[in-house]
Amino acid sequence: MRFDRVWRDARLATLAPDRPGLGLVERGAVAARDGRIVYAGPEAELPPGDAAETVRLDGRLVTPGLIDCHTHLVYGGSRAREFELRLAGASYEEISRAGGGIVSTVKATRAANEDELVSSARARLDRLLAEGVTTVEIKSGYGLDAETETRMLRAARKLGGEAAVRVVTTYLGAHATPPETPDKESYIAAVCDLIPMLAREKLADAVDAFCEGIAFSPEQTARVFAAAKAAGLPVKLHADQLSNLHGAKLAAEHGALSADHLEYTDEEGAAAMAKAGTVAVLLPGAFYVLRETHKPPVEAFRRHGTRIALATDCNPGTSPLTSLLLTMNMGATLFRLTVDEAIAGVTREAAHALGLASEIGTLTPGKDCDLAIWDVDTPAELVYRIGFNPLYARVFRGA
Ligand code: DI6
Ligand code: FE
Repeated sequence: MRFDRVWRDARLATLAPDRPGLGLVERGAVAARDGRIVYAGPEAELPPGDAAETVRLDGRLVTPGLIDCHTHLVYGGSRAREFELRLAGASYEEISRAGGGIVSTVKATRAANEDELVSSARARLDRLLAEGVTTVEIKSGYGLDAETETRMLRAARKLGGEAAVRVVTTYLGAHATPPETPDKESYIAAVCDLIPMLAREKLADAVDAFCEGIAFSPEQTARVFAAAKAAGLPVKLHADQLSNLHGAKLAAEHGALSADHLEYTDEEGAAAMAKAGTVAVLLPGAFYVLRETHKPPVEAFRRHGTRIALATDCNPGTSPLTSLLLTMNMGATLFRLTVDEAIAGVTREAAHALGLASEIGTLTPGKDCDLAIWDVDTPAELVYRIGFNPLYARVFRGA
């Protein structure tokens, strides 16, 4: 067999679903050809062949490239001042009702051109890549008009074209009501109207909504989902973050790829998600920043076999977080995820949350050869340490 590149003398966390835990292989090897994995397993069983390049890893740990499956990386302006107001006692909901919050970012995003959006987002993206991220999802949702939402999605696509990273885009028109259309019903109609064009132009890979008292009702969310379905796009949902509107169940009923946040999700929601294969994307950064105390029902997810992923939710208001390593630590410390759950949550399970499980997320022949190579002795170190980046190398599509 011919290989473009072979990595030898590695410890592999394959995340292969047919192996227990992280699917660890001591003394492993990975071989790539044409950007894809052709072998990942014990070095002793590597098929004989010629490799254009051989890399010796001296026992370093290799995981699938990390996947940040929920971000709002593209936006204009800053919300540092709002952070100060919150420190002085204002709540997130109070700030939001007083025209701050999401709407202040909308103003700044509308004022930014595409290049400005790309360059401010690139600085954040670079932080993620420096920690071994090879796939990132980016949502719109700070434009709230057709022109700016489209510009945000173009900026996200451009970021994907520029760097060695796979960018998956999500249209989140139903994030908040724009100041000029406070009537939610008419705004939702406009959100639905934009979806066919975004699908046609391949600007959005999925459609998301924020189902919450301060955002949109389950009925309005269902209308957005119906429009997405008609356009052939999968859906996701910001669900049950601040209260239980049964968003998790709604997402599951619509076959959503994921339901995200889920602090207030109940047992029934967890069960419905498991049955539908809807991934629970937990966002401990927002939980931490909002100083929430109501935790997502991790025990219920385990009981029902709901898939659990972790993401940064990088956004200027509730999660100014550009570290997936810290996110893993928070998932473990705040939500009591195990080390295996935290690592699977930013690899295999995050791939499911993006509908990309057949292409990325595990070290399995046939998948894209996206690797993160770490200078650590045990996988637990990736989750345990805080403010420490042991990335040794990052491989995107075999290079
Ligand atoms: N939930 C969140 O935590 C963010 N969006 C959402 O739907 C907050 C967005 C912001 O405050 O800018
Ligand atoms: Fe979010």
